[in-house]
Amino acid sequence: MKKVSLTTRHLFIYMILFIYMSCDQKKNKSEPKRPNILLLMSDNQSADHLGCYGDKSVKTPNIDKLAKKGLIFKNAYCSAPSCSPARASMLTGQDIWNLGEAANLWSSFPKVKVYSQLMEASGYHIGIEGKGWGPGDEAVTGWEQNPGGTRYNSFEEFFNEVEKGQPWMYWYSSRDPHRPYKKEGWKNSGIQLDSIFVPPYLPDNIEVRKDIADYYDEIQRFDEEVGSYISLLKEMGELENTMIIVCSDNGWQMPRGLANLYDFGTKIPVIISWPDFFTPGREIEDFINIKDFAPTFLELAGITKPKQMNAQSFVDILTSEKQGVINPQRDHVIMARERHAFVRRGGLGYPGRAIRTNDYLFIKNYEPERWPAGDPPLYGDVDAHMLHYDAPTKIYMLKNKNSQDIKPLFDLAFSKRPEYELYNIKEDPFQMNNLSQVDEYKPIFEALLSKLNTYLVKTNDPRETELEFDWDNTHYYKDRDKKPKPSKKAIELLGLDQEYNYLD
Ligand SMILES: [Ca+2]
Repeated sequence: MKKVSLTTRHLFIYMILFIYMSCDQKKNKSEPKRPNILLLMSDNQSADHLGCYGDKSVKTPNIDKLAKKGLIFKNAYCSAPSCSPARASMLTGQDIWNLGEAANLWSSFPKVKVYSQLMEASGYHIGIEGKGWGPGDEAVTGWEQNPGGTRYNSFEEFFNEVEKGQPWMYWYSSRDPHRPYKKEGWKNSGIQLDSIFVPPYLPDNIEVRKDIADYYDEIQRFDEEVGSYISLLKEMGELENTMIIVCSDNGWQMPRGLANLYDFGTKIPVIISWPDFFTPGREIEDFINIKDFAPTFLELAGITKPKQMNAQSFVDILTSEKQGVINPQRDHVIMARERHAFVRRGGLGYPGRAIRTNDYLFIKNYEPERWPAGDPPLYGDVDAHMLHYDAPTKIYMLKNKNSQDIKPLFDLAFSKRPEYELYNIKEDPFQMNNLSQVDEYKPIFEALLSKLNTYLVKTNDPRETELEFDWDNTHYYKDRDKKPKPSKKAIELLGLDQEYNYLD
């Protein structure tokens, strides 16, 4: 009797063990552990300026190699063409108009949930290096550290604090290719001036080509850094269970780029690689927004998305085996702009909202009587706003604004804009021919306006609802710019008074 009972018990134990082991094996095969995440972000880099995005002049072998082992997002956008709000949106998974002051550059940061804190609370070790969220002042709203995480001087320093088996996330936030560029850096970079593609919204001449070449030189430096982080991961034996992301925060610092809702300010490169779990070598056409990073990271970390985080995870795209369009509902992005630099009298911004589909870009400018690039003669939302560092393309355009060739380009970048702008991307990829007043496009105009407004109302945008927020009067947390002193160059070039400032 006793013998039989023991055998039954043994059988039972073996059965449980067998089930456990087979489940465990299955788990190991089909479900990854919570991944480590290495986010490598450049600053003010447009989507097209990488080898893997088709640029023939800039040399980015490390990023191109990573792209081959991963996914390239061909329709990735920031939520706002400005550092602080784009980064705030990425951390919170929210649209900038729901973030109060953080919709502006040089802002504070709201006390809302960010992926970094949620991941830390769930056991991740979180760190940042470089810029992180900013520029701005997180302390005024009670943040004890950058909302992106604890700051480290190097990945090694960070990694020393990771416990065995602990998942981690590290955000290396480069300051390249933000202006000022290393002067004549291109000369030692192997970049050929005559091979550079100059988009038609900029003048094509030697000064502009040199300026673009200096920008490319900074991208090449970022590419080398990407290479060194990947080598470090290998050395540490962490490459296998790490998802690597290479992206930028917003577009390049050129006229019609940064601080504009055109593609050159909003379209960003996004490359994601984790070859063991994401089918490599895929080009993705679904539209993603930088705010979608937050719910994506949370889903991979097995954390429930907070209610206010309205961005959508794209884990379905990452884990799909297909390329092209994966989720047909991802057929557009909605973006916004509030105040970029402090460059209009009284601290006014240039508010706008935009919807970008595969075929069209539609923009609503809420204050068309204001100057989109900042008040003349400085037009400070473009490049160096008091010309306190070199901005050769802008300076060339200012100097030659009355010449026959340059005037149309100058007007596109610096002059006032109508309330609505509509561009046909297929026919006009550089978004230079506004069709908002063309009869033939009326149905498209109406459809896009309606789609944009519906979303803004649904998400409680103060620009379209009874809610109020005064972005023109929030603090600009950069003291020296509240009473900006024009640079010597601005005084010489534009005949400015030494006491000129934007507060008068
Ligand atoms: Ca930036």
